[in-house]
Amino acid sequence: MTFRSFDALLGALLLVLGAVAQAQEAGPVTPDTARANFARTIVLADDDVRSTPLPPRGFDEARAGVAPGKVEEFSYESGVTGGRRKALVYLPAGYPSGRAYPVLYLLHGIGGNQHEWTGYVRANAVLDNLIADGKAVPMIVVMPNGRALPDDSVPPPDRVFTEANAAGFAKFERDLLDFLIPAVEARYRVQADARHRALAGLSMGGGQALNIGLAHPDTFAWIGGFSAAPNTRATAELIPDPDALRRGLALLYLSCGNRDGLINVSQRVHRELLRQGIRHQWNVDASGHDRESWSDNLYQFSQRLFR
Ligand code: FER
Repeated sequence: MTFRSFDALLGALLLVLGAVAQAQEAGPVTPDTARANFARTIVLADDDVRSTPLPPRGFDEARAGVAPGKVEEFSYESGVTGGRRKALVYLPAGYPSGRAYPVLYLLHGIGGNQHEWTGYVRANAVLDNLIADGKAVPMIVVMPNGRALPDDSVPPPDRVFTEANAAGFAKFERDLLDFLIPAVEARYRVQADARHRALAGLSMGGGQALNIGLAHPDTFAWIGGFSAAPNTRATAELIPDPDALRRGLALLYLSCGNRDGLINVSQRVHRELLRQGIRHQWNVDASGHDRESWSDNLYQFSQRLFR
């Protein structure tokens, strides 16, 4: 490796130190470790820049004259939790049209539930506008509860950053693959193959999307990790079969805000993907760990899907 300047060398050293600190703190999830993770020093490399055009004003607001999709509740039986689980489903305007639709599975953060994407991020408005403008393929969006526990309600504030809450997010992998996807595909008019299935999420859900998606390229050809949290697996486990990813992925999209203390998680994944020659889009915006980043990156990601 060569360095063009002392600054570049210093930057690289700080990145290494950040990675070491990251590895050291990948222990139990507590309010203190979470606070420390959010407070990490942000070190930006030359390629940690925006790779997408800014969205137009109002892109995430309901627009007069645009036919809204329908957001409905869906429930399914889960062998992981041993009970019935709820998800929200976005059906694009015009559904059903006689043909089958591709499906995006969209995952929320550590303190959210199935309502986070529509309620906080206004995902349905983003998609309504893009689909009306012909900029996104009409798609179904499934927004599950990613906390696969018998009690999957949002914990009180002092129990959000706990092992017990985080454990539900790890258990969700089997819930999604073995129970939710089959139930969705039995109920809705969908194109049931990897080429027409996407998995994305924000923060804790971004970590889940990377963990699950990169391990299952036969199930998902389109993967999006927005502001991925420290639940993102260590790189060796995260990328079990690089060749399968090089062959199978249609799009791997990674994003984070340059004011988000968790950016080191995404930087680590981006660098490892570069090192292994796995094509991906890296988009660093000017946000923190907030809805501005997530609505913007949903806007970018969903336009690229299923093409
Ligand atoms: C952590 C900091 C943040 C962590 C998870 C998060 C698993 C998740 C944040 C979110 O989902 O918004 O240390 O540990």
